[in-house]
Amino acid sequence: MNIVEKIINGHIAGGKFEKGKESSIQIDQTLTQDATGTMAYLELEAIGVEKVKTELSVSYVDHNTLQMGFENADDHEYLRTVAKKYGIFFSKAGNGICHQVHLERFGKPGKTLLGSDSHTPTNGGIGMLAIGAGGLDVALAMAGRPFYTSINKITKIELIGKLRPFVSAKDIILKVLEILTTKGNVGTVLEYGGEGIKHLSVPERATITNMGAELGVTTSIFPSDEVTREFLKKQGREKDFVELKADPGSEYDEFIKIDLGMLVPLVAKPHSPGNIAKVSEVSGTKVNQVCIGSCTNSSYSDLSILGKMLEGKKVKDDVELIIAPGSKQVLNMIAKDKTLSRLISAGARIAESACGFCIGAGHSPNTDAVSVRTNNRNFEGRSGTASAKIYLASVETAAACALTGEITDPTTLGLEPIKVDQPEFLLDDSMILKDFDPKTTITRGPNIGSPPEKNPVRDNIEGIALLKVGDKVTTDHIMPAGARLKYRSNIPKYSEFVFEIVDKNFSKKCLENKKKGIANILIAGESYGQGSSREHAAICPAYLGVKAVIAKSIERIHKANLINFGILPLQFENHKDYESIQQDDEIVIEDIIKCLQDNKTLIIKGKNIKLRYDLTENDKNILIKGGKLYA
Ligand code: MIC
Ligand code: SF4
Repeated sequence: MNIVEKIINGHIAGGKFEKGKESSIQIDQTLTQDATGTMAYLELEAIGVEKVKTELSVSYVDHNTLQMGFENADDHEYLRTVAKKYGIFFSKAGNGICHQVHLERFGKPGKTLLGSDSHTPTNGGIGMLAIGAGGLDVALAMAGRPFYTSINKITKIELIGKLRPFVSAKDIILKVLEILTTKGNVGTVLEYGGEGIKHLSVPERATITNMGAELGVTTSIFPSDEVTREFLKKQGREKDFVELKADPGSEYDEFIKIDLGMLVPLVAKPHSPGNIAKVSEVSGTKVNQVCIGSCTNSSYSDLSILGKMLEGKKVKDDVELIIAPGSKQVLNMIAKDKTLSRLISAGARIAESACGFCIGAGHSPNTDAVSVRTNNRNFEGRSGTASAKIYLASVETAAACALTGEITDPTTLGLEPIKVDQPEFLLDDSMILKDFDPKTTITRGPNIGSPPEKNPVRDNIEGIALLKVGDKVTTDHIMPAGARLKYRSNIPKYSEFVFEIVDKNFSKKCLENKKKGIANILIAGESYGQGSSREHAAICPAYLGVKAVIAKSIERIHKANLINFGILPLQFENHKDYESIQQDDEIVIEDIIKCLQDNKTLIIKGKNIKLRYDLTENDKNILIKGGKLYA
């Protein structure tokens, strides 16, 4: 067996694992973050359990840490008290970004992790089968229910050779993005291996598995080997180590080989993580801002390399450099050695250990700016500045840009190769609250709303194609984050901003139609719902009376979220039919429930457009009952 098969077979909740068929996987650990967490815990309360049933569940506060107004602070207090009541560990704001902290303190090779964040696969770097999902699926896992998913394909990525100086793990995953692109990878799991991995530390492996989310794969995983043991030992957790490797001769559906020695620094150009170019091809482009951090590149070694590259130098006058350490552990460590003072002396602005700039929560660049960032997403507008151009790059490339003020290949700076010593990690879990008291009273400030209502699929849809969008529409387009994020715990309020980047009046028009009993339908191209796992991208449209999404293809997490909240995820049987529907066209689909039950194709009346759906019996039941909370 390969590693993926070993872990799934060890966690199968019923039946046996078969590729292409839905499997039910028992979940050992869960994680939530505050932006998706409040809804997940409202849902957990509605499910009604006394105490979580997982081996470990952690609630992190890392996304909405800025408290401008009462809303985010209300959310934090709600999350703290819910965690105490249900036996969930609570990582306070300031303790760090969920994936980074989880890797340091809780990730265990061979275990399963379900997280309400699309970058949960970061912990694949430590040999976990770590999957991102909507909040409701995570709430159900906390209640002891298995997670259902179909894995269609397991691809082996064989890494050989050794990276050259100033070429890094980020360049490896950017290379994989160039090869596999951001489309067409739904249902795939990537398993890394080959002799090249022995030169990659656990945080470097985690940089690679983190950005599997941008490929749209279900997860990515590395073996657990001596490098993993060493990392766990330094985190004071050697007892959590188990070896994990593929059996000789294990089978894969596809092989990709990458010679690390041949890689050069790469970037993802605006506005997609799949828009890959060599740094040398865009070098010379004027840079206004450099941001270093996020769950992709904010480990101790990332910042240590940065400190050494900036030592004794100054950031270019017209460039601002923002650095957000990934965790309290990282910040504490760079404060104890000379790194922090090197960064400050070079002219960096040190931000909180949180998501911050990555999600547009502060540090938005100026109008039309070029910002080079080490995070994982550069969707249009995500930085908070609609006209900004975001380039994704390694820490080494970002540091070179901060020094020169233009996009610069770090291998051309003539610097001596940098060696990072890995000191003992500083262990201090005092910002992780672990007490459990079932009698805790949950604090609910005015920002805390209610879980989503029942929304059963109708037998006949008489509606209108209220919005037609193109390919690769992300959940950031559907449900913006940044300044809007603080409304996450309040469905009616957050719904005001659905698709605001595309059409400011979308939500108003939806509500008018809803009042008149007209169903709102969304028409989309390929890979609809890429990016974030935020279930609000389904909950809020459902609240606005969106009854179906008709697309060329829909991404995995978003499709599951649509089903979970009663929106029909439909696909054009013939992609050309996308052209024959215009915005504002009338859409009538009849006998839906009967067709679903009899596995018959749905048809748009009067247009003879055939719609297919890829739904299990369980999915159909959820849709008919009005959502997973009610099924
Ligand atoms: C993101 O990177 O887009 C987020 C913000 O972390 C999301 C979760 C969210 O929307 O809260 C994700 O990746 O799932
Ligand atoms: Fe936070 Fe950015 Fe990572 Fe999402 S991608 S978890 S916003 S750091």
